[in-house]
Amino acid sequence: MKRFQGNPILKPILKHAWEARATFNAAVLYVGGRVHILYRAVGNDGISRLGYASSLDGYHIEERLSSPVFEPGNYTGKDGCEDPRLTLLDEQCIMAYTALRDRVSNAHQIALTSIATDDFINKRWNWGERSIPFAGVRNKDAAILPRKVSGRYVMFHRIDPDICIAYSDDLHHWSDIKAITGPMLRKWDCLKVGAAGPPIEISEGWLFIYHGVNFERVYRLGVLLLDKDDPERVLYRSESPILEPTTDYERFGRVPNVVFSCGAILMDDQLLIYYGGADTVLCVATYDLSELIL
Ligand code: BMA
Repeated sequence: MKRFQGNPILKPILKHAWEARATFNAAVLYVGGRVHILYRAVGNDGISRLGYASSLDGYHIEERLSSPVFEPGNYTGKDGCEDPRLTLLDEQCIMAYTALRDRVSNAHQIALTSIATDDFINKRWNWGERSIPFAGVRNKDAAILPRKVSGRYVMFHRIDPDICIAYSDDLHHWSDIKAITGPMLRKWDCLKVGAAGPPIEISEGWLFIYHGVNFERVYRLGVLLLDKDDPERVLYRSESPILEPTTDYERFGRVPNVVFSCGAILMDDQLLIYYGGADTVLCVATYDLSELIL
């Protein structure tokens, strides 16, 4: 992958208390010729909220709002909303995120909400109701497939240590939960794996970027290819990571040796992967799609 020379593209802003410590792991949407970036921000109070920035070319930030656009609710995570993933489906923009209920015990679960696409791109933050798909189950890394399969919504999520799938008719009741892949023995992702952003449709299937963690707790990114009509079927898995922490902004920060992604976009045949470096800053790296699928 090619890292953008101007990385990091977003850094914390000290004079904004809500985003003074970290601005990283971001959901991205490419709509109306603009890349919309919804990033996780950690404030001086240690709480995660979501901020908004946008870019025309995907690399240079032209706009960044000075207040958060999504904040923790009560039951759905009073101690933080982390790692958003956005999916466009049926004129709405569905957001999956990690809701932290209690920082001390690290009680977290996944949560869902949505917003009309038109509201989102025009920055009217009319978020809908928030729901908890699996109350009481510790899981993370949820992302909704941008297309229904046999009339049902499809969600990927991570119940430690596997990437799991689940299906729903209405985004509220989820069933048929099963693991679709797990850590690889003695490899770079031997401890646990989780979805990066929602899969991206390409001619060969669903391109699914994921993160893998090893026993030294180094976070790297790898890639899977899923069957277009049956996204439970893994057709390909990269033996080696496609991105690993090597630069200073990936090795040193609040959590060292982390590259962690919550979203990517396709611009012409370039895949732009947005990722957090060391849980502190937001970066972008690109891949020529023709090189990725060999
Ligand atoms: C995961 C999430 C991410 C974070 C990663 C590395 O569990 O909390 O937000 O980037 O750990 O610390």
